[in-house]
Order: sequence, then structure tokens, then C-alpha cells
Amino acid sequence: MVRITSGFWRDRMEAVAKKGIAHQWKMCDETDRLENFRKAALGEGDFVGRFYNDSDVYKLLEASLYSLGEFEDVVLVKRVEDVVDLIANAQWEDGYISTPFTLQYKGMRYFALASAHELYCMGHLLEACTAANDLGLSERLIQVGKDLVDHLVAEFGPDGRPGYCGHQELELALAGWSRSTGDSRAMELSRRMTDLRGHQPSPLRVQFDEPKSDELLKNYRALILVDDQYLGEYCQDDMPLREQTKAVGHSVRAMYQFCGALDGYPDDPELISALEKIWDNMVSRRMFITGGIGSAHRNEGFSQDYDLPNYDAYCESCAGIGLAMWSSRMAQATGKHEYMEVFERVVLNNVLSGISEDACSYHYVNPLASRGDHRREEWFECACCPPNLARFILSLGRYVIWEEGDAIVFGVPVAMEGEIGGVEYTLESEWPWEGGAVIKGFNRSGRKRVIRARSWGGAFGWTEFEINEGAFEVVIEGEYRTQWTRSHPAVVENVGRVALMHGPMVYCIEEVDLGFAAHQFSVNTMGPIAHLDNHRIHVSGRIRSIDTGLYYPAWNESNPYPHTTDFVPYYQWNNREAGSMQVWVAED
Ligand code: FUB
Ligand code: ZN
Repeated sequence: MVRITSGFWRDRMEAVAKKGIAHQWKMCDETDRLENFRKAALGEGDFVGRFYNDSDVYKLLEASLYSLGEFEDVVLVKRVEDVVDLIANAQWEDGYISTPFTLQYKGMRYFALASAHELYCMGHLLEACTAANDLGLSERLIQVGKDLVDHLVAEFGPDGRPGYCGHQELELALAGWSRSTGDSRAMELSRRMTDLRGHQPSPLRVQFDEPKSDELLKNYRALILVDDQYLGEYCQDDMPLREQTKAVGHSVRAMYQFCGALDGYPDDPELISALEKIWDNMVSRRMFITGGIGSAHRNEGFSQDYDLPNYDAYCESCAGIGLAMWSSRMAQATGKHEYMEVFERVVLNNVLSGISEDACSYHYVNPLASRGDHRREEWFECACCPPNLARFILSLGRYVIWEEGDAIVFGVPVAMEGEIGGVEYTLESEWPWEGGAVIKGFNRSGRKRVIRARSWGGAFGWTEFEINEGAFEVVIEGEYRTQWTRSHPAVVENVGRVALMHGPMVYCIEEVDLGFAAHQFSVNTMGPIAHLDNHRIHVSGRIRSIDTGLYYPAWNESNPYPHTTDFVPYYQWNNREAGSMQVWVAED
């Protein structure tokens, strides 16, 4: 049990719990996402929306359960009961559930595993069922989960057909359900789906030859087939995961796949070694400074090494959440602290940029530069990100503390309290603005234990303290550095530019502070910097504002216009009036 108690993250949780969730349920109502379930229960009416709209309801239900585990809210209790009824009524006798396939594509269950998202949606439903089981809430939803797993095992288990979804998700959901309920069939099915993926002929590929699947697959041909040949890289179905060395394809799919595989095989050295290779490729060549991943809009995913375009970055909020989920699992599987550094980076920058201060508007993509035309929106036609942000923010505690042998590992110094392995603890900190933390508590485990925490700030790595039985208190020293950062020269867009970081926080400049377009400011990295009370950082530089002509001789740059401005934390951008923004700023 972990409770985030105060400070920065607690504020984010409260915004989501008190405003964001109600707003998102309203949007689900207004966009027929809930109506689809009502119609499916009756078996009549037109399905409205995209294949995967059911998943938005499931993710929001999961977020609502986390919220109820922490905040009292009678209106939300009623909402959850109603939604669970809708879902239970739309579930078939045999446990199958999908509103588009109940209403529109009748008789076509599993005809298009690559595109139809049935199993992806069921995976999100199963995660909500797992949350209900973990929190002891909603027997009815837990029963939905049991029936669903019975169906999945019958259909795709050892006595069923080989199959898995074009969009990974079910693998991690099955493993989570198994952990929560002890149902080993779910874990076996999760492993089976991971193991089958990437071997040819793929069960996804053969359906492209079926004329009756055409209608369902048509929008995915261009993504998955190249010259009419099945390559499968888009959905990581081109080779077995254990042979993969690079991060490829659709980035959310990739992240969920890595999570599901690790959940199934947390101690498998061959799998971990493959994931470490993919990780190295990704963090050294394919990840933005914000922890964002996915450089290309075309496939919502990875492209080539060092292709990290600032204005056109995709960096989907869901991909950032997926990377955070994978990072924490990698840290737990390997014991290496580097993974939690990426966790902090992606969560504090890419993920939090996805949600407004009031938690009621969202970025789907999170670029590192903007001309002023990119704004948060209150919802999207493809609305995977808003409910994913809500559930992640409310469940951060699941990713930041764990046991490893005798050690209690604190992966991130978020202010929290709880009990783990017989050790009660309270962590106090000023995270994410300052390194350092005080951890105190009471060891009732009956043996000596180790408190292991990252030495946040100056030096990286783990710091360890042995604690005896009884009361303990340890102080972790840490001081965040403020530093100008450059990128590898192979990243063409960043040549001659610098980014400002304070600890794990990436900063940016915005037109609303500058009074002119952000790309016209160049910064003096040798000049003084001042930390302001509101976490801004004040710097000096000059304005590149030229009133000559379109072109002019370089020696004639006679107008240096000194100027000072504030950098603001990147995650806060776009919370004020529209305007341009830059993370990578020209160096004077
Ligand atoms: O396909 C379902 C979700 O919608 C994906 O994860 C996102 O990238 C978006 O395409
Ligand atoms: Zn998304």
C-alpha cells in the first residue's frame, strides 16, 4: 500500500480526482462512448466512433477506482456503479465483449486481429477489473473479469487458436490479473501471446488474405504491409522479441509489449538482455530530452536513429506513460538505477505536459517546439491519452517503491507513506524541485532491512542504509544541478542549441513571457541565472529581431538587443495564452 501524501504529485492527483475525472465522464457521455454500451446490451442500434472507443471507458473506470481508493466522492461512486452495470450488461454470456462487434460487425469476432483492437480493449477492461480486485471494490466488475478471462482462455489458450492483438495491452493485463487473483491460466495466456508474436506466418498476417476481413483491415494496410508484403514492424510482429535490438514501430504498442513480456518473464535473462539492447538503442538515439518517444506522425512511432524533430515530434502522452511503465519494470528486473532516471524524466516532462493544470484539457502529442498553433484540447476523436493520463497520475505509487531481497527500494522520492514487507515508512521531500529526502518509519519485519534510494542530485546511483528492527530515520542527501544541456551532433535540429534542465526537469521558453516569437531569442549560457520563487529560471540573452530584409550579410548583424527572460518547466507550457515555445534554444 502506497499513499502519495503531499506536495507536487498530490496536487496533480487532486486536480485529476476533483475535476479531470468528472470532465472525462462528461465527454464519454457526449461522444456516445457510453451509449454504445447501452445499445450493445440491447443488441440494437448503430455503433458510433472508432474500433477502440470502449477502451476509453475502461481506462476512465480504472482511474475512477483509483480515485475512490483515495478520495471520497459519492457522485463518482454512483457513476462507477452505473458504468459497471453498462459493461456487465453488454458482456456476452461467454464473456466476450466489444460494442463495435456487437453492433456493427456482427458475426466477425476476431476476423482482423491486426486492426480491430478487440483484445486491446478487453485488456483495458481487465486492468479495470484488476484495480477493482486490488482495492476490494465492485464485485460485479470482478465477475466481469472472471468471465472475460474464461472466454479468453477458451478462445486463445492452449486448447484454442493461436492469436494475439495488433495492439499489445492484453499481455500485461492478463499478467496483472493473475498477480491479483492468483489465476495462473491468465499468466500462461499472457506468456503464450508474448511467445507467439513475431513468428511467421503470423496469425495477423494470414487475415490479410481473407476477403471477408478486408473491410476491417483496410485502414491498416498502408501501415502494416509494404509493397503488399506483410512486414509487421508497425506492431512489432516482424521478429520475436528476444531477437529484437532496436525500438521500432508504433511506440505505445512497443512499450506495452515490453511491459507484458517482463510481467510474464521477470527473471528470464535472455528476455532481459534483449530488452536492454532495445533500451540502449532507444535512450541513446531515439528518445527526446523530455523522455518523449515516437518521432514520426506516420506510424505514431519510431523512425531512425537521431531523428528527433522538435516541431514535429510525436511524443504521444500514452507512449510516455508506456515508457514510464516499462522503466519501472526494468529497474525492478535488473536492479539498475538508470531506468528510474528515465522514469523521472519522462513522467515529469513528457507525461505531465499532456495534461493542463486544471486536468481538463490534454495534449495528445507533445512537441518540443511550437509555432503557437498547438493547444491542449478538452477531448479527441481518438481519446486514448486523457483517461490514460488520469489513471497513471492516480496510480504513480505502483511504480516507485518495491522490495528486492532485504531491500526496500525507493525509486523516486515522491512524498509518500505506506507499508511494505513489514516496514512502515514515510518519505518527506521537496521533489521534484529539490533532491534529498528524509525517510522514517518502523521496521516490524523481524529482521534487519536495507533502505535503498537513488542519491538524487549530484551523483547518480543507489545509496543504502541498513536499518535494525524498530524505529528508523535516514537522510538522503541530494542537490539538483541546474545545467545547460547539448545533444549529440547527429541530431541536426539541435546543432547550435541548448536546453535548460534543473534536476530531472526540462525547461522551455514561451512567447507569452518573451513578447515575441520564441525562436528569436538566443541565450547567453555564460551569463548569470537566477532561480525565482515560482520555479522559473531567469536568464539573459538577446533578441534576434532583424528589420533589414529577408537576407542580409552576416557581418551586418548590428542589433544585438540584449534581453532577459524566464524559462518555465516544460510540463507547464501552454497553460496560458497561445504562443510559440522552444525547448532547444539558440545559443548566443
Ligand atoms: O490504437 C489505440 C491507441 O490510439 C494507440 O495506442 C494510440 O497511439 C492511438 O492510435
Ligand atoms: Zn494516447
